[in-house]
Amino acid sequence: MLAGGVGAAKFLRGLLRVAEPTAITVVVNTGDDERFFGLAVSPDLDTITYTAAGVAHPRRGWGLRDDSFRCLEALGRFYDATWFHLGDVDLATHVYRTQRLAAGARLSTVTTEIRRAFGVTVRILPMTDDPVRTLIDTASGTLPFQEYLVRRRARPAVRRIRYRGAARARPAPGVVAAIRDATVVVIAPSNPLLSIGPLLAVRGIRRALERRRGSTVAVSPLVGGRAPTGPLARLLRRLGMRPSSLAIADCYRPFLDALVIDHRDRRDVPVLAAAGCRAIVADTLFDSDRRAAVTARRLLRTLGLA
Ligand code: FO1
Repeated sequence: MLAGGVGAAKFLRGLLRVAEPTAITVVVNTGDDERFFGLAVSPDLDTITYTAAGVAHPRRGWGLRDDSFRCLEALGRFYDATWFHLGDVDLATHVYRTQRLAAGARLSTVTTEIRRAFGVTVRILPMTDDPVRTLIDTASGTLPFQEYLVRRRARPAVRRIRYRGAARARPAPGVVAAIRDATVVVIAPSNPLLSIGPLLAVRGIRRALERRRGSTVAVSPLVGGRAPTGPLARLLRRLGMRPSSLAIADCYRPFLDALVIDHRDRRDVPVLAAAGCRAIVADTLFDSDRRAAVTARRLLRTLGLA
Protein backbone atom coordinates (compact mmCIF):
# COMPACT_ATOMS: atom_id res chain seq x y z
CA MET A 1 0.00 0.00 0.00
CA LEU A 2 1.18 3.52 -0.94
CA ALA A 3 0.06 5.74 1.89
CA GLY A 4 -0.20 9.32 3.14
CA GLY A 5 -2.09 10.67 6.10
CA VAL A 6 -5.22 9.85 8.03
CA GLY A 7 -7.33 8.44 5.16
CA ALA A 8 -4.69 5.79 4.50
CA ALA A 9 -4.66 4.76 8.15
CA LYS A 10 -8.43 4.17 8.17
CA PHE A 11 -8.19 1.90 5.14
CA LEU A 12 -5.16 0.10 6.59
CA ARG A 13 -7.21 -0.89 9.64
CA GLY A 14 -9.63 -2.61 7.30
CA LEU A 15 -6.88 -4.26 5.29
CA LEU A 16 -5.31 -5.60 8.50
CA ARG A 17 -8.55 -7.47 9.23
CA VAL A 18 -8.58 -9.32 5.92
CA ALA A 19 -4.91 -9.79 5.03
CA GLU A 20 -1.96 -11.25 6.94
CA PRO A 21 0.00 -8.25 8.38
CA THR A 22 3.32 -9.85 7.40
CA ALA A 23 2.07 -9.88 3.80
CA ILE A 24 1.63 -6.09 3.81
CA THR A 25 4.27 -3.45 3.06
CA VAL A 26 3.26 0.19 3.43
CA VAL A 27 5.36 2.75 1.52
CA VAL A 28 4.75 6.05 3.28
CA ASN A 29 4.98 9.72 2.31
CA THR A 30 7.71 11.70 4.11
CA GLY A 31 7.06 15.07 2.44
CA ASP A 32 5.11 16.11 5.57
CA ASP A 33 8.12 15.56 7.84
CA GLU A 34 8.98 18.58 9.94
CA ARG A 35 11.22 19.67 12.82
CA PHE A 36 9.40 20.91 15.92
CA PHE A 37 11.47 22.09 18.92
CA GLY A 38 14.44 20.49 17.17
CA LEU A 39 12.71 17.08 17.10
CA ALA A 40 12.35 15.09 13.85
CA VAL A 41 8.63 14.41 13.36
CA SER A 42 7.38 12.07 10.58
CA PRO A 43 3.59 12.42 10.82
CA ASP A 44 2.61 9.92 8.12
CA LEU A 45 5.10 7.25 9.26
CA ASP A 46 3.83 7.63 12.84
CA THR A 47 0.15 7.62 11.82
CA ILE A 48 0.63 4.34 9.94
CA THR A 49 2.76 2.81 12.74
CA TYR A 50 0.36 3.83 15.51
CA THR A 51 -2.63 2.65 13.47
CA ALA A 52 -1.04 -0.74 12.73
CA ALA A 53 -0.23 -1.01 16.46
CA GLY A 54 -3.86 -0.24 17.34
CA VAL A 55 -2.86 2.74 19.53
CA ALA A 56 -3.67 5.67 17.21
CA HIS A 57 -6.23 8.24 18.36
CA PRO A 58 -9.51 6.65 17.17
CA ARG A 59 -11.24 9.82 15.95
CA ARG A 60 -8.39 12.11 14.85
CA GLY A 61 -6.31 9.37 13.27
CA TRP A 62 -3.03 11.10 14.13
CA GLY A 63 -1.20 10.97 17.47
CA LEU A 64 -1.96 8.46 20.19
CA ARG A 65 -5.18 7.62 22.02
CA ASP A 66 -5.29 8.82 25.68
CA ASP A 67 -2.20 11.04 25.20
CA SER A 68 -1.66 14.15 27.35
CA PHE A 69 -0.07 17.47 26.37
CA ARG A 70 1.69 18.58 29.57
CA CYS A 71 5.09 18.95 27.88
CA LEU A 72 3.61 20.98 25.00
CA GLU A 73 1.97 23.25 27.57
CA ALA A 74 5.32 23.74 29.34
CA LEU A 75 7.05 24.38 25.98
CA GLY A 76 4.53 27.20 25.52
CA ARG A 77 6.55 29.12 28.17
CA PHE A 78 9.54 29.24 25.81
CA TYR A 79 8.04 29.05 22.31
CA ASP A 80 5.24 30.99 20.62
CA ALA A 81 4.57 28.17 18.17
CA THR A 82 2.82 25.27 19.91
CA TRP A 83 0.13 24.93 17.22
CA PHE A 84 1.33 21.45 16.23
CA HIS A 85 -0.04 19.29 19.06
CA LEU A 86 2.65 16.81 20.04
CA GLY A 87 1.47 14.58 22.90
CA ASP A 88 3.66 13.46 25.80
CA VAL A 89 3.81 9.81 24.74
CA ASP A 90 4.14 10.82 21.06
CA LEU A 91 7.22 12.87 22.02
CA ALA A 92 9.05 9.68 23.03
CA THR A 93 8.92 8.55 19.39
CA HIS A 94 10.32 11.90 18.19
CA VAL A 95 13.08 11.94 20.83
CA TYR A 96 14.16 8.45 19.77
CA ARG A 97 13.99 9.20 16.04
CA THR A 98 15.93 12.47 16.48
CA GLN A 99 18.70 10.81 18.47
CA ARG A 100 19.02 7.89 16.02
CA LEU A 101 19.12 10.18 12.95
CA ALA A 102 21.74 12.35 14.71
CA ALA A 103 23.78 9.16 15.25
CA GLY A 104 23.74 8.66 11.45
CA ALA A 105 21.02 5.98 11.18
CA ARG A 106 18.81 6.01 8.04
CA LEU A 107 15.14 6.97 8.43
CA SER A 108 14.16 3.54 7.09
CA THR A 109 16.28 1.82 9.76
CA VAL A 110 14.79 3.94 12.53
CA THR A 111 11.26 3.41 11.19
CA THR A 112 11.76 -0.36 11.42
CA GLU A 113 13.13 -0.04 14.97
CA ILE A 114 10.13 2.04 16.01
CA ARG A 115 7.48 -0.22 14.45
CA ARG A 116 9.13 -3.30 15.96
CA ALA A 117 9.12 -1.58 19.39
CA PHE A 118 5.34 -1.17 18.93
CA GLY A 119 5.03 -4.88 18.04
CA VAL A 120 3.97 -4.08 14.46
CA THR A 121 4.64 -6.87 11.94
CA VAL A 122 3.43 -4.87 8.90
CA ARG A 123 6.53 -3.67 7.02
CA ILE A 124 6.59 0.15 7.01
CA LEU A 125 9.01 1.91 4.65
CA PRO A 126 9.53 5.63 4.17
CA MET A 127 9.34 6.49 0.45
CA THR A 128 12.98 7.67 0.67
CA ASP A 129 15.73 8.23 3.24
CA ASP A 130 16.66 11.48 1.46
CA PRO A 131 15.13 14.84 2.46
CA VAL A 132 11.92 15.70 0.58
CA ARG A 133 9.70 18.59 1.67
CA THR A 134 6.22 19.32 0.38
CA LEU A 135 5.98 23.10 -0.10
CA ILE A 136 2.75 24.98 -0.81
CA ASP A 137 3.02 28.13 -2.94
CA THR A 138 0.14 30.38 -1.91
CA ALA A 139 -0.96 33.95 -2.59
CA SER A 140 0.78 34.91 0.70
CA GLY A 141 4.07 33.13 -0.11
CA THR A 142 5.50 29.62 0.20
CA LEU A 143 4.44 27.59 3.24
CA PRO A 144 5.94 24.35 4.58
CA PHE A 145 3.30 21.62 4.57
CA GLN A 146 2.34 21.57 8.26
CA GLU A 147 2.23 25.36 8.38
CA TYR A 148 -0.29 25.27 5.51
CA LEU A 149 -2.38 22.32 6.66
CA VAL A 150 -2.40 22.74 10.44
CA ARG A 151 -1.45 26.29 11.38
CA ARG A 152 -3.34 27.93 8.50
CA ARG A 153 -6.00 25.19 8.39
CA ALA A 154 -5.54 24.76 4.62
CA ARG A 155 -7.23 28.15 4.03
CA PRO A 156 -4.64 30.02 1.85
CA ALA A 157 -5.30 29.81 -1.88
CA VAL A 158 -2.88 27.25 -3.33
CA ARG A 159 -1.08 28.26 -6.52
CA ARG A 160 1.33 25.32 -6.73
CA ILE A 161 2.53 22.30 -4.78
CA ARG A 162 6.23 21.46 -4.88
CA TYR A 163 8.11 18.44 -3.61
CA ARG A 164 11.54 19.92 -2.92
CA GLY A 165 14.28 17.28 -3.13
CA ALA A 166 12.08 14.60 -4.73
CA ALA A 167 13.85 14.66 -8.11
CA ARG A 168 17.18 13.83 -6.42
CA ALA A 169 15.70 11.44 -3.84
CA ARG A 170 16.31 7.69 -4.16
CA PRO A 171 13.63 5.16 -3.08
CA ALA A 172 14.42 3.79 0.40
CA PRO A 173 15.85 0.25 0.59
CA GLY A 174 13.16 -2.33 -0.23
CA VAL A 175 10.70 0.13 -1.81
CA VAL A 176 11.31 -0.67 -5.50
CA ALA A 177 11.35 -4.44 -4.83
CA ALA A 178 8.12 -4.17 -2.79
CA ILE A 179 6.37 -2.34 -5.65
CA ARG A 180 7.81 -4.70 -8.28
CA ASP A 181 6.98 -7.93 -6.44
CA ALA A 182 3.65 -7.03 -4.82
CA THR A 183 0.71 -9.14 -5.95
CA VAL A 184 -1.31 -5.91 -5.82
CA VAL A 185 -0.34 -2.32 -5.10
CA VAL A 186 -3.12 -0.40 -3.39
CA ILE A 187 -2.92 3.40 -3.46
CA ALA A 188 -4.67 4.37 -0.22
CA PRO A 189 -7.50 6.93 -0.09
CA SER A 190 -4.99 9.71 0.56
CA ASN A 191 -4.82 13.12 -1.05
CA PRO A 192 -3.30 12.42 -4.49
CA LEU A 193 -1.62 15.84 -4.61
CA LEU A 194 -0.52 16.35 -1.01
CA SER A 195 0.16 12.80 0.19
CA ILE A 196 0.68 10.52 -2.82
CA GLY A 197 2.15 13.22 -5.08
CA PRO A 198 5.45 13.29 -3.16
CA LEU A 199 5.81 9.50 -3.56
CA LEU A 200 5.23 9.72 -7.33
CA ALA A 201 7.75 12.56 -7.57
CA VAL A 202 10.48 10.15 -6.40
CA ARG A 203 11.52 8.96 -9.89
CA GLY A 204 12.42 5.41 -8.92
CA ILE A 205 8.97 4.92 -7.41
CA ARG A 206 7.02 6.19 -10.41
CA ARG A 207 9.22 4.05 -12.70
CA ALA A 208 8.62 0.96 -10.56
CA LEU A 209 4.87 1.55 -10.75
CA GLU A 210 4.97 2.02 -14.53
CA ARG A 211 6.91 -1.23 -14.94
CA ARG A 212 4.60 -3.31 -12.75
CA ARG A 213 3.10 -6.47 -14.22
CA GLY A 214 0.58 -7.04 -11.39
CA SER A 215 -2.46 -4.87 -10.75
CA THR A 216 -2.38 -1.39 -9.25
CA VAL A 217 -5.60 -0.18 -7.68
CA ALA A 218 -6.41 3.15 -6.02
CA VAL A 219 -9.13 3.83 -3.47
CA SER A 220 -10.71 7.18 -4.25
CA PRO A 221 -10.41 9.70 -1.40
CA LEU A 222 -13.53 11.47 -2.73
CA VAL A 223 -17.10 10.50 -1.91
CA GLY A 224 -19.76 12.35 -3.89
CA GLY A 225 -17.17 14.89 -5.03
CA ARG A 226 -16.14 15.68 -1.46
CA ALA A 227 -13.24 14.52 0.72
CA PRO A 228 -14.38 13.15 4.11
CA THR A 229 -11.17 14.53 5.66
CA GLY A 230 -8.94 17.40 4.51
CA PRO A 231 -8.94 20.06 1.82
CA LEU A 232 -8.83 17.84 -1.29
CA ALA A 233 -11.99 18.98 -3.12
CA ARG A 234 -11.15 22.67 -2.69
CA LEU A 235 -7.54 21.99 -3.68
CA LEU A 236 -8.51 20.19 -6.89
CA ARG A 237 -10.84 23.05 -7.86
CA ARG A 238 -8.13 25.65 -7.20
CA LEU A 239 -5.78 23.68 -9.44
CA GLY A 240 -8.38 23.61 -12.20
CA MET A 241 -9.68 20.07 -11.73
CA ARG A 242 -13.28 19.09 -10.96
CA PRO A 243 -13.24 16.95 -7.78
CA SER A 244 -14.46 13.74 -9.42
CA SER A 245 -13.44 10.09 -9.74
CA LEU A 246 -11.93 10.93 -13.14
CA ALA A 247 -9.66 13.56 -11.58
CA ILE A 248 -8.36 10.95 -9.14
CA ALA A 249 -7.81 8.40 -11.95
CA ASP A 250 -5.97 11.09 -13.96
CA CYS A 251 -3.55 11.64 -11.06
CA TYR A 252 -2.46 7.99 -11.35
CA ARG A 253 -2.54 7.47 -15.11
CA PRO A 254 -0.85 5.52 -16.80
CA PHE A 255 -0.12 2.88 -14.16
CA LEU A 256 -3.61 2.59 -12.65
CA ASP A 257 -5.70 -0.50 -13.48
CA ALA A 258 -8.76 0.17 -11.33
CA LEU A 259 -10.28 2.77 -9.02
CA VAL A 260 -12.46 1.92 -6.04
CA ILE A 261 -15.32 4.45 -5.90
CA ASP A 262 -18.23 4.85 -3.53
CA HIS A 263 -21.80 3.77 -4.33
CA ARG A 264 -22.70 7.48 -4.43
CA ASP A 265 -20.37 7.88 -7.42
CA ARG A 266 -21.74 4.91 -9.38
CA ARG A 267 -22.60 7.23 -12.30
CA ASP A 268 -18.83 7.70 -12.84
CA VAL A 269 -18.37 4.07 -13.94
CA PRO A 270 -18.89 4.67 -17.71
CA VAL A 271 -16.75 7.85 -17.62
CA LEU A 272 -13.90 5.91 -16.01
CA ALA A 273 -14.36 3.01 -18.44
CA ALA A 274 -14.13 5.44 -21.35
CA ALA A 275 -10.84 6.62 -19.87
CA GLY A 276 -9.60 3.02 -19.70
CA CYS A 277 -9.95 2.72 -15.93
CA ARG A 278 -11.98 -0.10 -14.39
CA ALA A 279 -14.24 0.98 -11.51
CA ILE A 280 -14.89 -1.13 -8.42
CA VAL A 281 -18.00 0.23 -6.68
CA ALA A 282 -17.92 -0.22 -2.90
CA ASP A 283 -18.48 1.60 0.39
CA THR A 284 -15.54 3.98 0.76
CA LEU A 285 -16.71 5.94 3.80
CA PHE A 286 -14.50 4.13 6.31
CA ASP A 287 -16.31 5.25 9.46
CA SER A 288 -15.44 1.97 11.16
CA ASP A 289 -12.81 -0.73 10.87
CA ARG A 290 -15.56 -3.14 9.89
CA ARG A 291 -16.68 -1.01 6.94
CA ALA A 292 -13.07 -0.63 5.81
CA ALA A 293 -12.58 -4.40 6.14
CA VAL A 294 -15.65 -5.13 4.00
CA THR A 295 -14.30 -2.93 1.21
CA ALA A 296 -10.74 -4.27 1.59
CA ARG A 297 -12.07 -7.83 1.26
CA ARG A 298 -14.21 -6.80 -1.74
CA LEU A 299 -11.15 -5.27 -3.40
CA LEU A 300 -8.95 -8.33 -2.85
CA ARG A 301 -11.76 -10.67 -3.97
CA THR A 302 -12.38 -8.64 -7.16
CA LEU A 303 -8.69 -9.15 -7.94
CA GLY A 304 -8.97 -12.87 -7.18
CA LEU A 305 -6.80 -12.52 -4.07
CA ALA A 306 -9.24 -13.39 -1.29
N1 FO1 B 1 -2.93 17.61 12.48
C1 FO1 B 1 -3.66 18.69 12.92
O1 FO1 B 1 -4.61 19.09 12.23
N2 FO1 B 1 -3.34 19.34 14.08
C2 FO1 B 1 -2.31 18.95 14.87
O2 FO1 B 1 -2.05 19.57 15.89
C3 FO1 B 1 -1.55 17.79 14.46
C4 FO1 B 1 -0.50 17.30 15.24
C5 FO1 B 1 0.15 16.11 14.84
C6 FO1 B 1 1.14 15.55 15.63
C7 FO1 B 1 1.78 14.38 15.24
C8 FO1 B 1 1.44 13.77 14.04
O3 FO1 B 1 2.05 12.61 13.67
C9 FO1 B 1 0.44 14.31 13.21
C10 FO1 B 1 -0.20 15.48 13.60
N3 FO1 B 1 -1.22 16.05 12.82
C11 FO1 B 1 -1.91 17.16 13.24
C12 FO1 B 1 -1.63 15.44 11.55
C13 FO1 B 1 -0.69 15.80 10.40
O4 FO1 B 1 -0.64 17.18 10.18
C14 FO1 B 1 -1.26 15.08 9.14
O5 FO1 B 1 -1.66 13.83 9.54
C15 FO1 B 1 -0.28 14.73 8.04
O6 FO1 B 1 0.84 15.48 8.05
C16 FO1 B 1 -1.03 14.82 6.70
O7 FO1 B 1 -2.12 14.05 6.68
